[in-house]
Amino acid sequence: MLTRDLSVTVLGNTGVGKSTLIRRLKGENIEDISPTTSIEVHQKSIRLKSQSFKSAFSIERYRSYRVRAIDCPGDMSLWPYWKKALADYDTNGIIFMIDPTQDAKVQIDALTQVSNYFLMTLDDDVVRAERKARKVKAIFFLVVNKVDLMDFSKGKADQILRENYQTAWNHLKERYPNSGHYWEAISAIEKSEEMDDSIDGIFETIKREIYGD
Ligand SMILES: Nc1nc2c(ncn2[C@@H]2O[C@H](COP(=O)(O)OP(=O)(O)OP(=O)(O)O)[C@@H](O)[C@H]2O)c(=O)[nH]1
Ligand SMILES: [Mg+2]
Repeated sequence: MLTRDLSVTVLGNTGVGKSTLIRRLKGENIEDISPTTSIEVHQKSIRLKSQSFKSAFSIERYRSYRVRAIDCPGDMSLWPYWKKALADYDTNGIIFMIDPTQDAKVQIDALTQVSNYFLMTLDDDVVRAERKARKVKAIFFLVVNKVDLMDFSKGKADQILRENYQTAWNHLKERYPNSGHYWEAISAIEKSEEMDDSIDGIFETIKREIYGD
């Protein structure tokens, strides 16, 4: 069976856990990660659940995907790299990571910047870009990380999103109404089957939007 390609760009403020998530996806050691200082391209083949295979043999319910994950530096002074990453690498999905223990304001600014940088990749002319934005089929995946540090994990993450990120999130939905908008709460360092499923679920959702199954 042919391997399909899936490319994601991981963005978010410094220290939110972008590199940790990518290393985990690659099955690499997640200890002693230093801040990312430039654009890094990672490749990994993974197997994801497929909805369309109805066979009773569970092995056929999976399909292989070659995932290309673009890791970017999160320090504010390096956000211009995000523009370059979005312009240089076609992306199926933008994973925007949030650390609920960090200041929300800088992260809201970061999310707004992602929206603006992505817009700039559509057209040099801002009016034309806004028009194209209404039609473009991209995927914006908000990932609240570090739920291991929170009291009620997913419920608490939902509350934080509604209280702090709703306005910026709604702007994104209004600007890109034809795109997919999702969110998930995870802990990139938590080793459990349940967490493996949540993390796989992010990539399964993105591939389903792209490939339809
Ligand atoms: N408690 C907890 N810590 C985490 C989690 N994910 C990442 N971290 C820690 O957060 C710190 C920063 O993680 P990184 O993956 O380097 O963050 P980054 O977003 O890549 O940071 P930059 O490269 O500077 O943009 C590290 O010490 C991680 O171990 C998590 O789910 N829970
Ligand atoms: Mg990093």
